[in-house]
Amino acid sequence: MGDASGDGIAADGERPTHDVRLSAFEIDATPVTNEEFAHFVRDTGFITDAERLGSSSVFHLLVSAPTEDIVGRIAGTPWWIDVRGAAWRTPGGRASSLLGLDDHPVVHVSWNDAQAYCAWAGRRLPSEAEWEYASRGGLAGARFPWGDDPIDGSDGTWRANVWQGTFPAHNTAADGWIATAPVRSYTPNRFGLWQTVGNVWEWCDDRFSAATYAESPLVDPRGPDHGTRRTLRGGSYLCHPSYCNRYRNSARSSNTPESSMGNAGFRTARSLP
Ligand SMILES: [Ca+2]
Ligand SMILES: [Ca+2]
Repeated sequence: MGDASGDGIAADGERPTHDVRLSAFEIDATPVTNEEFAHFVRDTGFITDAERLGSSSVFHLLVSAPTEDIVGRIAGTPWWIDVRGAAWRTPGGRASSLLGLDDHPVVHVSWNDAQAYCAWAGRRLPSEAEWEYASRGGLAGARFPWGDDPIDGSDGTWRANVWQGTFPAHNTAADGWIATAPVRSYTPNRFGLWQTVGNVWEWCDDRFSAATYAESPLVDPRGPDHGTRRTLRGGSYLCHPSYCNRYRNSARSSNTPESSMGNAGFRTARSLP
């Protein structure tokens, strides 16, 4: 576990590398899709945090809402717009819809929302250690789920959905997608998992601390027992070496459990006996 290739982000706590032993588990091959999340909501009437709070964070090029819905820009990251009415059904704002997005990952779901979905599905969020093990697909120490080849491949075939061009103004979408891609795009890793890196960030169960790796247990680590932020893994369609070089197996991020954004979703897991 951790950054073995040396291109990790020190402040994120990707080091020290350490061996971890995990009890048997299974994990979804893909993030939860809009269609699956819609099933959950139809069944339960669940209201997400973004719907309850009234707004969510949308990347500036993806806003689809009237001007009066623009609540503001996020300080420090002005390409993130707080949009009233942005939520899982309306990912760009109230003028958007899920038309054509059934098999895309659900976004604008908070860690709390992911927990509720998991409880309904009889599943749970993966731990950060489980997520990383699964993303590696058996290639210990590699940067990416497919190994160490660059993301655009030696043959020019893209391997994941990230950003190409000049961030944050111009996305050439050389990989085919400017925002989310269908969950079964590109090629799965050797464990059969699709798009652990790129497409959408994925919530893990753990609380986040950049100091975790120096002190965490080496058997079934579940993250620190203090702190409010929860861990996100894998990077998203907004990742680019110049902005967010986090479409790597060992990359880490976090947010508060009620936060939602247009580039984060989750996949579920389950312990095996
Ligand atoms: Ca892309
Ligand atoms: Ca992902």
